[in-house]
Amino acid sequence: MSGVNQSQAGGQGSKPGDFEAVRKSVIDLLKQPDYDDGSAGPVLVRLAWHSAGTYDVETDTGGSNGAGMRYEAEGGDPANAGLQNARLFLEPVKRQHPWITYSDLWTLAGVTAIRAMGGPEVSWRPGRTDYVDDSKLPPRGRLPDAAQGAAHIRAVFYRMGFGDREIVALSGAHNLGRCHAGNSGFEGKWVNNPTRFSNQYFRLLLSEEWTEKTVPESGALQFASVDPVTEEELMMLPTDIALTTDPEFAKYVRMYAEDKALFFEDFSRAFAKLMELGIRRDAEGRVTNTDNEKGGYRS
Ligand code: ZEM
Repeated sequence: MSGVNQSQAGGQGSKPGDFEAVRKSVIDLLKQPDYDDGSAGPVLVRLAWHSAGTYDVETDTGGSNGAGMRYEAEGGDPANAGLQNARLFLEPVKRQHPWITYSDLWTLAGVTAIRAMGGPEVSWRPGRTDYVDDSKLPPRGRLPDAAQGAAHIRAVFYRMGFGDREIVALSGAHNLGRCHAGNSGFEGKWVNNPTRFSNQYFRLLLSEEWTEKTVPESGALQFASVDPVTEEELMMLPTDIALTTDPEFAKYVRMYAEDKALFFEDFSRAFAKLMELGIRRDAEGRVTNTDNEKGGYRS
């Protein structure tokens, strides 16, 4: 078919560096009537978080740079089960904007989805590369285990460089999406409207009576409550409940339950920090990690 150029055929070709065009393409794919609660948004947020949440301050390994989840060593970590859906949702966007790196695309898709679902604007900067340094591959087991308690949560997030207040703020992402027994062993959603970002998760943590429940498909232990308005069953993970039983965490849960604007502000700052873990920049904001010289997009 002569005469059909790429941009006409794809409809949305873009110039290298046009991140606004990428954001638009991400927004266009969010509506997915046949998937979960009708949106790709929550799983995109989880992809961004898991791509970055492997970071270890001490050894400077892990983090979003490199998009290592494309490969079995990281992508096949049981903690990342289900995130292949998020990566598949983004493949057409990568085809429309082939100049963007996967590591920039995954993080940008996460912050775009948060905003599109009614959450705060999260500042985001480009420049990540897709070069994977095998000597810096994060070992499996760095992401949090939902069956554990406050000490484990602190160990994992302190390793990334976060403090207690940031931990609770970030946990507010469980306003979004759901658990799938086939992915994690846990089942159900935290809030009624899991595609709308709010502080409802914190309010439910405090207002509901959460009772232990075993998930029939997996034997996993989680917490359940019936929403008084919709009479739907909602869930909490053991790690979610730990935020209310640990006195220091509980302080922030109460704060965010009472003040949505404060939650949005803190979440936005903490999520931006998460997306930047392991990325070093010069005064102009250009990424200076040595890996960068070995490939990937440079603005
Ligand atoms: Zn989650 N998360 N998470 N999380 N998470 C799940 C789903 C989602 C933990 C966890 O084990 C799980 C953060 C922190 C922690 C999201 C965002 C963020 C699921 C369900 C589990 C088991 C997966 C499944 O079955 O498909 C634990 C233990 C955490 C800390 C202690 C942080 C921080 C997040 C972002 C800032 C999101 C959006 C989902 C929903 C995904 C979806 O597919 O709907």
